[in-house]
Amino acid sequence: MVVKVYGPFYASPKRVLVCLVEKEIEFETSPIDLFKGEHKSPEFLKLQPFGQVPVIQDGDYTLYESRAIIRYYAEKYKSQGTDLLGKTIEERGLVEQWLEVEASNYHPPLDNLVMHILFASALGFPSDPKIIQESEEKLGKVLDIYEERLSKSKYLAGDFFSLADLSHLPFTHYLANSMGKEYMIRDRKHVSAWWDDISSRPSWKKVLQFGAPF
Ligand SMILES: N[C@@H](CCC(=O)N[C@@H](CS)C(=O)NCC(=O)O)C(=O)O
Repeated sequence: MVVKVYGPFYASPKRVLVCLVEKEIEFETSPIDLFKGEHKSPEFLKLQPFGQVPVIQDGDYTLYESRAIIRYYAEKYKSQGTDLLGKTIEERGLVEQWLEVEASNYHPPLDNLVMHILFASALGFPSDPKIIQESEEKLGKVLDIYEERLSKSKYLAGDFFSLADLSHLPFTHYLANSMGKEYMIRDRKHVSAWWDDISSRPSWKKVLQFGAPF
């Protein structure tokens, strides 16, 4: 059964796509145009009642929330493709810790920057310089902690690439490219080396071929 991924042009669906590629799981994509409001259509809301992408359909199993989906596939196909969960329960604990850090500490200020720098005019709301400045400060403090961590281990959870690193790919891609904030990565030696490493994985290069709105 081929997994169907609703998205796929936006960042959160790409978190799922890169996981599926790493796990060597066959998938097809179903485009949803957020700018036309397709994610708020009654048909789509039956799949994802909060009206967001991604959603996956795997046979008659439906799942939404990108980080739940990547955990599901990393576990379901643990011995297929790249092991993204760690070999021991302690490694798994660290993968979970850094996945939570990504979701709770890293993503919120970065999402603010993405929305206010890249998406504001296309979505028709005013870009707020105060939010941009505060979010950059917050994200900078988080990245200082990453710098310290990555001076001690090659990847976030240890010396192995995991879901924790993978989860950072789609939104950090905006930070390192179209947002004009690449210095936030490059000013931090270990974060910079980590970014070069994870963003040059063939899985991520393949996912970038799906294109993006910006
Ligand atoms: N926590 C959700 C967030 C998904 C999300 O924010 N998706 C964006 C695209 S990257 C979206 O659908 N935005 C439209 C909206 O929120 O109305 C997940 O990780 O799946």
